[in-house]
Formats: sequence, C-alpha cells, structure tokens
Amino acid sequence: MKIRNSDLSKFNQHYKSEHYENLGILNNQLDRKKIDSRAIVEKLQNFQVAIPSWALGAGGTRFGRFSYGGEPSNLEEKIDDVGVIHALTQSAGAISLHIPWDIPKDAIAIKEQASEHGIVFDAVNSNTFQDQSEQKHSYKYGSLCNVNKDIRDQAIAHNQEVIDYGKALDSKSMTVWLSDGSNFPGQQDFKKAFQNTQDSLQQIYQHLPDDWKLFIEYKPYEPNFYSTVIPDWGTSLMLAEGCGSQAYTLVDLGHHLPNTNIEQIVAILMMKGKLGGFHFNDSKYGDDDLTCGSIKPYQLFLIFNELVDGMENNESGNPPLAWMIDASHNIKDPLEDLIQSLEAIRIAYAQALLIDRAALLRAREESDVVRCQEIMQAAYRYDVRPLLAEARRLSGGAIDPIGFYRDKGVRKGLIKERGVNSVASGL
Ligand code: RM4
Ligand code: MN
Ligand code: MN
Repeated sequence: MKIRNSDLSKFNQHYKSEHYENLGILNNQLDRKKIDSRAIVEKLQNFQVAIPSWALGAGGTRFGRFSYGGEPSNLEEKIDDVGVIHALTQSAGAISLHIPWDIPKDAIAIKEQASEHGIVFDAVNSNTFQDQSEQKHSYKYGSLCNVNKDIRDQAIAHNQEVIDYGKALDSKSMTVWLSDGSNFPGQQDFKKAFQNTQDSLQQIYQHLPDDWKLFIEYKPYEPNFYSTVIPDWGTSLMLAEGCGSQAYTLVDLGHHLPNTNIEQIVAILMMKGKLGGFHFNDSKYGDDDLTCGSIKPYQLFLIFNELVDGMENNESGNPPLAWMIDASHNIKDPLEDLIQSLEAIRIAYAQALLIDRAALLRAREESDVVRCQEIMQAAYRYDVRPLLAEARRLSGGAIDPIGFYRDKGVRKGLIKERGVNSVASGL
C-alpha cells in the first residue's frame, strides 16, 4: 500500500486553518520568550527514529497473541508498512532488522525498495535468545556466556553473520541484547559468565568494519529471573570498554528496575562519550514495551533534557545516537501505536528544546531549587503539538497522521491486500 501525495495534500488542506490557528497561538507565546520556533521545527524535521522489523506484527505476551489482520508476512511488506508510517509522519526514515526473523533474500532489491520509501537500514540485531530449527547447539543455558565453547562459538558466528547481512544493506551498527543469565542460585559462576561474555564480544568486535559501531544492551531480568549476565549500564559499559572505541552502551527505557533514574544514566554515559543508542518504549513495571509516553511522559521529557544537553555540549565527542522504537503489544494496531510513539518522542524532544538553559544554569549556581523546577516544568507544559504538525507538513507528511490513517482506511486496505490471517515473524 502506498500513500499518495495528492491524498495527503487534500487531507492537509482540510486541517490547515485549524493548524495555522494553533501554530499562531504557540508562536506568539514563544516569540514573547524570544524562542526561535523555526529552529525547533527544523530540528524536528531532521530527527528520525528507526522502526524495528519485529514491531510491525501483533505483539504478544506469553499467554496469548491477538492478530488484527493484514499483518506483513515478509520483509518486503514490513518495509512497505514502515513506508506508510514514514509517509505520514516524515520521522521514521529507518528500519532496524532482527536476524534471523528478517533475513533479506536479495539485499540489493530490498535496499532499492526501502530507498523508494526514503528508508535506510539502521542497526542490525542478533538473536541468541531463541533456538532456530536448523541450529546445532541450544542456547537454553546461555549463548555468549555459555560454559561450553562450542555453544559460544556458534553464538559468535551468528553475530558475525549478522554483521555481514548488515554490511550488504549499508547498516553501520549492530545491537546485541543477551538473555543470558540464570534462574536459580548456584546455577552460574557470575565471574566466569562475565569473562566468557567479554571474550565472545571481543571476537565479535574483531569482525566489525572500521566504520561500524557495536551497541551492548543491558536488562536486569527476564527471561532469567535470578541473574542476568548484563543486568545494568555499568556492566554494559565495562564490556564496551573491554571491546574498544567502537563499542557503546545502549539504553532501552524498559530495561531498568522500577524508579531507576534513567536520565542520570543517560547524562553520565554521554559525558563519557559512551552512549551509542536508545530504545524507546514505556512501562509500568518491567520490560512492558508499551507505547512511548503512554505512562510516564514527564520522565521521557527529563531524559530528553539530558539528551539535548549531551548533544549540545558534547565535549567528549559522543557520536550521534541510534534512535529506535522498541515497543510491541497486544491490543493496538501496531502502525497506529508506532505513530503514537513517534509523536510522544518528538513532543518530549521539542519540549526539551524549549528549556531555558541559561536560566537553569543560573538557578543551579544559586541553588534556587524552586526556580529550577519552575524552569523545567514551564518547558514541559507547553503544548508543542503544532510544531510537530508544522514539521510534518513542511516535509510532506500529514498534519494529523492517525486522522489520515483512519480516514483513508489504511488497515482495511492492508487486510484486503494481505488477508485477515497473515502473521508477521517476530516475538
Ligand atoms: C529485548 C530487547 C531487544 C529486543 C528484543 C526483542 O528485550 O529489548 O532490544 O530486540 O527484546
Ligand atoms: Mn531493546
Ligand atoms: Mn526489551
């Protein structure tokens, strides 16, 4: 399914007067504060977030999965779906592939198809948290950390192969998330498991092209419930440093114990030049993979405050971050869900750009705690949605993406094309 430009402009025509009215009100408020709203719109136009290939099908829990029809059943259809999101939002110009769920059969053809949608290939992701049917050894007791060298070698070879797939697509990075750990006390020697993981990652790192980056994710628990080999950012950072300058820590918002101060982690990693990538989602309890901004929008804003600060005062030379949405669930149409996530991410970004940083610096120097809070919350309480809509309109997207999606019956069209029973690969 392809979104036609003529349909988009017709649709936008309809919303234009309301949009300009809202934009005018906000611009007046910002003018009074001497904030250059055009610069913010431009930044929003340039801010692209990758969509993971596994988020385009219905997500599931271990209790069930509810399909919604018209799911993309192959990589080509997944790219078309990202194409729909990108056409409407102009902010999802990249896809992140999970191997082996989405192995490109013909890399050249896939690249061509993606570029027709204006989409590039972001980080490739390896998978040693599941066994594949043709695989010799099982990862039941771990992959890169396994006590058995043959199993570790198999997992290392898989990661190296993922890099090769990525090279063919012009990806420039690989993300490793390990489920390795233990379920019962005594099951695993913590030190040996760490050491094996470090050795394995070093071998993978050696296979990395010079212009690539390796991102190492962490997560405290699940699917292992007693210990995880890379439970936190400190361990991830140690492993990245043990690999070399092309290895970085990746922060996934859902991979923290409740109430962890994620914005502080972000600030320190960026200060050290070691934050490589970011996975967006939201959660109430654990790795819930809920729509970004649906539960804790203020936290997302506070994180963006640190991200913006880290990007603007980049003394350590932290590289540009790889942004990806890492969310998927049971009860929403994934395309609508992803559009909502993109909106929430960009709202938080725009609000963070509105923070009066000079005033905040002064208030901090004077230890004026009340003023600090006032400054932060003043930025957070702007309704910045007209700026997002304007960025979309200028780039050729929809003023109201979900409105367009529903109005044009995109899901119905996809069901007609692909059937009610098509099922996407992934979790
Ligand atoms: C993990 C982690 C990874 C994602 C898998 C599917 O919890 O977030 O980034 O690729 O899930
Ligand atoms: Mn993740
Ligand atoms: Mn996760």
